[in-house]
Amino acid sequence: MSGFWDHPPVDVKTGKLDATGMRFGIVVGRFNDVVSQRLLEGAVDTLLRHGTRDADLVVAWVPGSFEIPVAARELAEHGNVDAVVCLGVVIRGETTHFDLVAAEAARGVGAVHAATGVPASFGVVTAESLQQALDRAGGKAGNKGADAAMAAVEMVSLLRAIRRPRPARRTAAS
Ligand code: INI
Repeated sequence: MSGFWDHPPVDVKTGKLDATGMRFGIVVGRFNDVVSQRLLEGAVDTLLRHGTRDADLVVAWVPGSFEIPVAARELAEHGNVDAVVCLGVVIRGETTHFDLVAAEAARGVGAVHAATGVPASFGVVTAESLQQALDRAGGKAGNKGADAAMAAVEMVSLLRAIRRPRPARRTAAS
């Protein structure tokens, strides 16, 4: 079906879900690692199935979600990676500072993204209970690690497409 977006003057950029030749850093919080290990497995499996090689993955474990941003920034700036996938698990029932940890993880990962220009995807599960967290880590609600990996692949591909020079437009004379 053709439509407005197919018209030649509209230069539509989209990312492809092909990770061939891409290098990724993955930062994963050890806190609640019965869940975060599953997020990691989902992310790695997704990246490999979309074309990344094992040799092009680097995994950094940090103590908890609060520490994710600093490792993500280091990878983005010095890790020779195209994107960073950030994984963690914050469960409300286990902490009174749930909101602080979750908010700092989100703010910090966003800041990495903004400061470095290297995509940093957010796969930190914030849940009310361990069961709800497990549901989002390969259970009935999918795997947020896999989702974050897909977002990273798409963003790397999109940024490459944006950087590619726009092809010269055909005119009636050419
Ligand atoms: N870190 C998490 O990733 N998830 C949590 O649920 C959590 N709780 O419950 O406290 C948590 N805390 C640790 C925090 O991320 C830091 O590692 C710690 O405060 C040391 O800086």
